[in-house]
Amino acid sequence: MATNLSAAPQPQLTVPQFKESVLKHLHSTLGTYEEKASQQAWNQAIAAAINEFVYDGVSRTRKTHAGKGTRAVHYLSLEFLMGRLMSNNLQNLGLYEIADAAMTDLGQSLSDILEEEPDMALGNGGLGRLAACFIDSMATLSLPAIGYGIHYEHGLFRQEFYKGRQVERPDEWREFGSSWEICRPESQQTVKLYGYVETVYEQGQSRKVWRPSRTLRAIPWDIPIVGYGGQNVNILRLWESRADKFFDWDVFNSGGYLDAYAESVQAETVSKVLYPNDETEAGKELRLIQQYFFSAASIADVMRRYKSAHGNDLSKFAELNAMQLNDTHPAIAIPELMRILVDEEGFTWHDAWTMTRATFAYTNHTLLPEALERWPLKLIEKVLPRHMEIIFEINSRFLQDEVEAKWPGDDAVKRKLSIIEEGSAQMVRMGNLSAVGSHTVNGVAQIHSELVKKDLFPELNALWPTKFTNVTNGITPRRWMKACNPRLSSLIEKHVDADWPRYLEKLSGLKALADDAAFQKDYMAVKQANKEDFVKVIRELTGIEVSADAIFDVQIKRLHEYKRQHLNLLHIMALYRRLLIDPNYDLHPRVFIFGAKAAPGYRLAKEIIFAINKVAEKINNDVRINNKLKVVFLPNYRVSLAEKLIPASDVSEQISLAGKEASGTGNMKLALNGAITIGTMDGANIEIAEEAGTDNVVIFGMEVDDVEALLAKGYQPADYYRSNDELKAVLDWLDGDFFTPGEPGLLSEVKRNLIESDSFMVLADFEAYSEAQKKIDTLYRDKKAWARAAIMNTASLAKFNSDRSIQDYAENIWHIKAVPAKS
Ligand code: 8GP
Repeated sequence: MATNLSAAPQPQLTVPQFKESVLKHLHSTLGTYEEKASQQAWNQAIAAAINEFVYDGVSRTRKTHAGKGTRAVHYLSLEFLMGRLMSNNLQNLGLYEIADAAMTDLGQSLSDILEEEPDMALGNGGLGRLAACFIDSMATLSLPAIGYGIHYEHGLFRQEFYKGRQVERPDEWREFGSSWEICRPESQQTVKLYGYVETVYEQGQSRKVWRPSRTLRAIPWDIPIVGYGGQNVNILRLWESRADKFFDWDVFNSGGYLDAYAESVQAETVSKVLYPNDETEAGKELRLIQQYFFSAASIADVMRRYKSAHGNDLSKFAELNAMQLNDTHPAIAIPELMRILVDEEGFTWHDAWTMTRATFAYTNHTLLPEALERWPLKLIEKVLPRHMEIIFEINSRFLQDEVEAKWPGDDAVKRKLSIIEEGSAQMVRMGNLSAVGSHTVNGVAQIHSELVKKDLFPELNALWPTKFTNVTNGITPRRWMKACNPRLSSLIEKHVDADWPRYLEKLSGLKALADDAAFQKDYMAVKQANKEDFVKVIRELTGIEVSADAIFDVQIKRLHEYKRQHLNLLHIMALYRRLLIDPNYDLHPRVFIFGAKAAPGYRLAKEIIFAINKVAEKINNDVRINNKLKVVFLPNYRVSLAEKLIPASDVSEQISLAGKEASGTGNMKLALNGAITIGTMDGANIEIAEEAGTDNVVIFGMEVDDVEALLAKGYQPADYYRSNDELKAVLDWLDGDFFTPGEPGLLSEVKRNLIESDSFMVLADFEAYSEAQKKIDTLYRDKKAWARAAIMNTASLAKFNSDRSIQDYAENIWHIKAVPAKS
């Protein structure tokens, strides 16, 4: 991997100095003292002590970049699933051990104090967590970069189970403020909405002027992002919306006490909640406003910074600024930049378009049609009338100048490629807008990028053969190994260079130890200790008792039919049935662990959660099976829970229908921490198998071509139901009251859906999955073979370091270079 990291300055600090700093902040920043301080106060005091270094890094980085004409990237994302920041910041600053020792001296436990920090869950899943790993890597690689998003008051909902069903509760991540954010009112922006467009004639020329009827204030909150080694500290800038005029004094004085706040309440709803929908189109006016709000504020911020460094001559704007669209959510930024350049800065359309296309690049994260955003044209026209005009203009020039030139007279291809979809209600296709307005479009794993070209945008790929590319996703090894798996990290450090969290390829040195009996023993002892810790977490969260000697088989990800948690469920039921039929059925004890949130409006996903919980209740309390099987559904799955579970996992379930999971990143985290993948040839599983070796993963089921062939033939799920006795028996079980005593049929919807439609071909893959699970069972009993496979996974995953992904973006898409901050 081409890395150009220089040795980073780590804060020079002793344990007594850190103690002194924490106490100083406890006394003078928080106004409390040792005997009285709550865990939360200690947490804040540590954060304040850390922030002395962090803020210094922010200033150093800013001074290094400011006005120096360095090209920077702006990562626009509606989601940043950050999790907790303290442990990561301590690790990245090289202060973790010092802080740990200092707190022990003070009679406190650092790990308990870390638990006080709420997760910053400003995202739903995959693309949000990816954005969080990416900004860590951008800072680590000293890239001039800034993340832009929304400062949601409530992050992703807190999940509880009531009688087995998911209940959503509001998330209060900053109820008492957050130690990591800095408000920057001096950099606030205004964002305009609604109104109409006027044509103004001046000196024989006409120009368009947008007369908006509403204005929001966008207030920036900056979260410092500490790169590994602490050299560069970048910024994640999150916008909060406020009313332009937040309190109407006149209305208040004339008795309208509540009305006086009305405008502010309305304005604040824009940054109130994260849309909890994953992979579904929200179709709400508020969501469009959210997208425009943060895109417009971010572009205005980039403009402000550019102008303060280079004056009003914008000719170098595209040369100095790259903007990455994390999915289509910020796609409205394309017409917004056009509006600024043409309407406000007086550029010709041609020059503005050249600059805009040179600025934007777009990442696609899913092929699911329901997740490809389409907005009603009428809605955009109402909220953003000038942008709608600009979109029309972009579209007509694209169709006339580019599509017509390539396919003269072909109206069918024009209809397909048009940014505007015709129909009873016209829609704006944000994917097409993003692809047309960007210089590069990438998918997130090899196979996914191929499908983007082949299935999603085949004509655009023919039109611009070099526009489409791949950047395989990655994960930061700082959070997903060094910080979350300290035991494995210290074992590794005995055998490879200490800088492996930056140069993950150094772990390949472990391959030579894969068959070494002593190393295998140490490696598996780490896993066992992590599992024993997790046994306690399971007990605390669910009251369920499990044994650390069982195989911990883990499926953690959003709940979605395509990810096929219900395939896992059917297999669990089959195992249970086998044990009931034959109590001596030869099975190594297994604990199946699930963590998943379902979008609140996604009915079948919630039914699947309910079914898993009901089956779990029955199995966990059935003495006949002698604890050979346990099923645990952890409530409120989130980043901080993943950090505890992943190091304790033996088996990683990656069982999506081939062609549906763009990449996955949980697969990478689990494999790096030594879990064996059981998976389909989908997303990054394919590349994980290539890297780790096909002997060290268990692949099963249909591949993309098989899926296509079966679909072409006509998929009949009921045929599988009828022809496989075991499958039939477990599906029929769902109809009765075996799992829902006294209430037959409560789980029938899951069965009905599988037999009647089964859009994600669960039944077609059941048998292959069941066989693959037998291989897992056999492999696990061979202690040496299992240890070898697990070690080979840890040793082979360098490709999935998010530093490598970011280096790919930097070199091939953004064309930016590292600029290490000066000390
Ligand atoms: C996810 C993909 O499902 C996952 O395979 C991939 O690893 C991850 O993105 C990062 O690339 N997709 C999404 O999170 C997604 O499409 N979300 C938006 C529709 C809301």
